[in-house]
Amino acid sequence: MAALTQNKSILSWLDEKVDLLKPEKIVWIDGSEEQLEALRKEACESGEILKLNEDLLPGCYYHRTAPNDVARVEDRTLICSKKEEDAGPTNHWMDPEKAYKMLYDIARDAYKGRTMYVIPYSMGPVGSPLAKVGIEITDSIYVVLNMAIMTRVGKKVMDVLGDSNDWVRGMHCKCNVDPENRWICQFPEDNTIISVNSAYGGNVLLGKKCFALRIASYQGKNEGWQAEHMLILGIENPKGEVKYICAAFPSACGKTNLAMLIPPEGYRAKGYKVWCVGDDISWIRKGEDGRLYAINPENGFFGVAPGTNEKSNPNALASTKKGTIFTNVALNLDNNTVWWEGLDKNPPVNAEEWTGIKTNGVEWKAEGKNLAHPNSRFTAPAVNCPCISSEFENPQGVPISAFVFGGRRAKLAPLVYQSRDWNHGVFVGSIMASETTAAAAGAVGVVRRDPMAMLPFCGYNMGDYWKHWIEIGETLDPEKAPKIFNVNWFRKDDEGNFMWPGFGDNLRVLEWILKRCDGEVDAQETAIGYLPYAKDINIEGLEGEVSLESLESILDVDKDLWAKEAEGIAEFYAKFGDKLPKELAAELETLKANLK
Ligand code: OXD
Ligand code: MN
Repeated sequence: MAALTQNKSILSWLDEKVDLLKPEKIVWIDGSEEQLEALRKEACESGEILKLNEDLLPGCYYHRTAPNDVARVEDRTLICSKKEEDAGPTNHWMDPEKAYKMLYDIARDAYKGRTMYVIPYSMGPVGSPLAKVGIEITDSIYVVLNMAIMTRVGKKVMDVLGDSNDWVRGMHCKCNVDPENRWICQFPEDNTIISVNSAYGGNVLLGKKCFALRIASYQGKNEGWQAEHMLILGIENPKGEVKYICAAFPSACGKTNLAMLIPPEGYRAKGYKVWCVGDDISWIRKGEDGRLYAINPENGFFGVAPGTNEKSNPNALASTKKGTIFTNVALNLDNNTVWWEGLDKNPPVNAEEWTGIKTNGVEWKAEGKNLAHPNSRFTAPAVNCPCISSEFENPQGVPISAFVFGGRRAKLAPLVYQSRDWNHGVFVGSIMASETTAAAAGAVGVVRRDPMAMLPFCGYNMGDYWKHWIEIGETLDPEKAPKIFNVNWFRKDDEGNFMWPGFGDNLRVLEWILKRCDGEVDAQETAIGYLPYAKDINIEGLEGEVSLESLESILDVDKDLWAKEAEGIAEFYAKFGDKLPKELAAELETLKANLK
């Protein structure tokens, strides 16, 4: 098949990879529906995917990964910079020369008898000044079909790239999905990603975490912009004005739910609307007017299925009703549709659970077993989302009013607080911590530090990354810089009950945040930053769920707990040695002094 480009840097890279991998055939993904449809047919014939009920789920497919390959593998995710110091204490590092040799030895001849698919893709609207191009080669049609949802693929991408060498090289080999030889390697200095022995989305859709966060964060540092693990949402007030917020949460803290939030009844009646620009990643750059602008580099949602339902996230659910690929959920054999925990109260009786065991779903659940894997996913086109923003395709992005950080903290962090200024905001992001979830392999429920929700996604030394944040702040007029906040939807009372209803009601907190941005509401200065007066958070319509007193207790700052926290922060910061920006060390000292 003829190449879709004459770009020499691409063609010579591909020649090398063909020599290494020995594919039987090469297929360029041109982005046409005909080609994608032919690939879907082929993958159905081979059993790689299964066509779901065309009437109920038009254009939807089902896929299972190997049971040992269901999540990102952080201990096998490497940053391969020349100097170990440049990967920093929070990344796993390998010398690039050693890593290339190891990976090429694993991958040699991996495509023998197979097809090499060459996927040209754009992260961000094609041709946008904030977008970037990648090429992923893969031997998996599943990867091609997912990339065609999650990114913009095809010839048009090669056309905008032209002869430029500014593109990210991505090589994926499914191999035997051998967990002992599974590696997800980023070479930030070479714009290169190599992923072997996995077929799980987060490890193999190379545009997502590998490029749009790990490689892009490093590019952003060098080029004066930011790649962040942040959703982007727009809040439209009754006057029709829309303000945008970027928010970072560790995996599975309800980020997709917040990105597609449905305003509470009373707000809807007044005319409030929420628009989703992105649910996972933001690329952010200063615009000509001096404000920060963000695009969502992705084109779809790779969302966690369990827990998604009509109540928690009707917009996400609606997004999965056509053109979606489901991975590791359960199959309802009666009507050839899908099911997952939390979808509804009726598990299918005649079912296959996620590994393919035929079962009576009701009995299966009665035994306490899951039908869908806890990290099962949907890959859904963003255009399906009923609340997708009209600015989703805007090549200039949207202006950001606020950055919001958050995590799961049962006791410590109040419902919301605002940083005193930009550097304090960077501090607030840097001290984020949360309980782990099923999105990454490893223990669930352990508290871990996750600065800016970037711990597994920062492609370079986290100390340098914080410095980059501080330097970005120095270029901004404080009047125009986004204000920085922290939220915690997960505070629990002494009986272990959540104290805040979450979901759509989170808009009540976002409303306070936007009022602060506009200087419309006062706040109380505390040891950790500005907190709302309870009366300023609108709880109208929450009767029976949240009282003014309980709101006051979600807003309290326990100085003893925070003093302990400060010790934990100091311990964490110590890992960074002289890479810790002095501004953050000073913020920690201020916090300690404030707590005395
Ligand atoms: C994800 C994540 O988005 O783990 O999949 O953060
Ligand atoms: Mn994510």
